[in-house]
Amino acid sequence: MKRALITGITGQDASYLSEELLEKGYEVYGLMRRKSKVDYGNVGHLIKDIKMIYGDMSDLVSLVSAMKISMADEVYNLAAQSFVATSWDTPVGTAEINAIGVTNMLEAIRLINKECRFYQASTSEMFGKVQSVPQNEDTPFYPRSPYGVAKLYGHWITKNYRESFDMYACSGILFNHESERRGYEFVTRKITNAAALIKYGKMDKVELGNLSAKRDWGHAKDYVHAMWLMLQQDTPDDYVISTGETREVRDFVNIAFDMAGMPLTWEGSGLDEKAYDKNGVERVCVNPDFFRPAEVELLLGDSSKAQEKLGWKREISFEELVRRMVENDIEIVASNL
Ligand code: NAP
Ligand code: G4F
Repeated sequence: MKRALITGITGQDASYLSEELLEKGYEVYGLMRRKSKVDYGNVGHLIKDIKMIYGDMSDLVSLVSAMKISMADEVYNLAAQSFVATSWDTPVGTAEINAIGVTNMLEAIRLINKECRFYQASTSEMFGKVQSVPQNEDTPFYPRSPYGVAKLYGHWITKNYRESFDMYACSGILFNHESERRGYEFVTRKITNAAALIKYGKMDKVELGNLSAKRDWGHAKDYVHAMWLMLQQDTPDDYVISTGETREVRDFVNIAFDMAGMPLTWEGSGLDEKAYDKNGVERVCVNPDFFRPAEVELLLGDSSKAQEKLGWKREISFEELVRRMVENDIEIVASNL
């Protein structure tokens, strides 16, 4: 039986990865932070199957201890301050978790079991102000947020430990992936939750930031499978994981509201852009508070290498992703009426 340690166990990705690894017969250990009120987040339904270890990415001792307890064959480092917007409010904390935290995890592995395989959750945010379109493993990085800068450190230190210590350490450069378990602050969930609340009269309108930003959105379930594949190869390497399709935030709004049975009509532009329902009621507007100090305008990934070398492919289409998120939020709102 293989043993896996997943950091960030309460998060979106860890929940899908745990399900996949448990199905494959792994013994799964999860690293979680202590909170004033116990909250297992997205893995509440798996609590009998996952062995929980308290720890923090900024606390090396806790990671050494987690390695000793789990004696993991594979570590998936998914823990992060993962919300880009907040990284301008907490730039130092973000770096401690997303950058130094990676070195802490790599050191814990090196000290306890150097043969353990390591997955680092790198991100398309590292491409930031993109230097070419589409982005692949050879595209130069240009991060645009404290989050992106910290993740770039994590990416390079992973590569450095691979080359310095001959460790099996990989980075997955994953483009945006969403799901029914996505945090409510991310734009996709904010939109699908708003569509559900508006449908049931629980909200009047949703305020958004940059509607023209373009993202390459996939479903988290497909993306965690790529993480596992990366750790099953003969040699460690880094891979881009993406759908190869990009859409504006505005497109996501249109499709989600359509699916919720509320088609929208748009008027105006810039900060005055608004969307109305069929009765002429304003449902979407722009609030400059949601704009970022520096924006990533366009992400579009080329995952050819992962498709060829890992045999990875995306199973869940964009339309299916939005449909699942909308239906899930409608169900949640309806059940709380
Ligand atoms: P998520 O839902 O926000 O989960 C992040 C997890 O990290 C949570 O369990 C959180 O715990 C934990 N965490 C935060 N700070 C920690 C600390 N100091 N010590 C230990 N744990 C800590 O994120 P996700 O969407 O699943 O993403 C997983 C990883 O992939 C992240 O590293 C993210 O940056 C990266 N990534 C995500 C995407 C995407 O589109 N989803 C794309 C590329 C890369 P709490 O519950 O205690 O907050
Ligand atoms: O949903 P977002 O907050 O995700 P973002 O910034 O792309 O980051 C996510 O994907 C990264 C991979 O590229 C991950 F590394 C990261 O951890 C996270 O999972 O914002 C998407 C876009 C941005 O351009 C943002 O400016 O939507 C735009 N946006 C427009 N209005 C908004 C809003 N974003 C949020 N969160 N809220 C708005 O009201």
